[in-house]
Amino acid sequence: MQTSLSTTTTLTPTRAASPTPRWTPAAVSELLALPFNDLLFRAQQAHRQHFDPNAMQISTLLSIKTGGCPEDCGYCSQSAHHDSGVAGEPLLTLDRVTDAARAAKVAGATRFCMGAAWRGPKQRDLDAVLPMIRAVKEMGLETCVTLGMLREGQAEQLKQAGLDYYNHNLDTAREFYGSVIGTRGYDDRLDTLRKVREAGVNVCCGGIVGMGETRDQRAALIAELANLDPAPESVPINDLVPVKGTPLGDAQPLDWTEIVRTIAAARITMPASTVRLSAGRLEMSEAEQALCFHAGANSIFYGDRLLTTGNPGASSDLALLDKLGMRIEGGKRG
Ligand code: SAM
Ligand code: DTB
Ligand code: SF4
Repeated sequence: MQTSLSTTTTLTPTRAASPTPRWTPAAVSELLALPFNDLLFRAQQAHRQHFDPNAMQISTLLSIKTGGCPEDCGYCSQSAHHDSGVAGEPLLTLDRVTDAARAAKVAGATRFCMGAAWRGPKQRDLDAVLPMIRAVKEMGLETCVTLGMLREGQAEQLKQAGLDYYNHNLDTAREFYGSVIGTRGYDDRLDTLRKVREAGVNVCCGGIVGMGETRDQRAALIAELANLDPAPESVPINDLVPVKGTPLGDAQPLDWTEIVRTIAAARITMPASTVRLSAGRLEMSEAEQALCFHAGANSIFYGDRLLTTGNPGASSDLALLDKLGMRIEGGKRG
């Protein structure tokens, strides 16, 4: 049985029947409530036990199929339920994808992530994506795709094609999920994550902050992620990019300290996972990003576009890493 950590002062995970440390939402809330400097100190200690604190993993994203998605995710520019003005685009050709992957490699990326606005791939969709994975892998890049929910047997086909990571986010706390997404449930996400794990593909799973959730709900998301067994190899933390025309288009920005705190909590609870400071960096100052790196973020998306929104350009990211004395590193665990 899992013991609540809310009354302990050590703020360490409980070891119960499972050999995996378990984090309760209350324990993560306690972390988030620590004085800022104490929290960052804890995060730095955890980071240095598992990673070179001056190394940054970089991944480049490409939207291989844009818009027209049947899901109703309240944050997403690509949902057919919202009028965001994003131009839909059918699945890119293999040549378009390999050209983009080659350019990402030349620019210095070590992983190439391909995203599709699907509820999940049909077999004919997968048949078109598998050669893309094979071709990107052959270039010597790590491969990642995010295609939505998977059916039985699909994760195995992806693995066979050479897929290194599957991105599938829990996005927010279970209790807040229904306020943001109505067309699927939390257990659907967990089911796909299980399929990915069982096929032997690395799991990339994180969430979004700044959607109007409470701090306790951010804690509950982090606890869900940390309690996946094993924890995801890669944990993207996205700060909401508000897109006009979506239900969250006018969301109030989250205070930067809460973003840094969330990163620190992810680092402490998932010490061996790569934590990616994902969407939202264009709206952050260099100093805020540097604090996120200090709190344990050791990966970023690299290149001037995410899927449909902007990202700092490669040259400004390289300049920032240079100022911080950080270097690019191929992903070790995620
Ligand atoms: N359709 C697939 C899915 O939902 O898993 C893959 C693509 S979806 C765009 C990938 C992730 O992007 C979402 O899970 C969400 O975390 C993130 N995302 C989408 N729109 C965002 C936004 N406006 N701001 C921040 N993150 C966003
Ligand atoms: C993830 O967690 N963040 C990326 C990636 N996985 C696919 C996507 C961010 C999307 C931001 C909004 C957009 O550009 O459409
Ligand atoms: Fe579709 Fe993914 Fe966007 Fe949701 S987040 S609307 S599933 S593309």
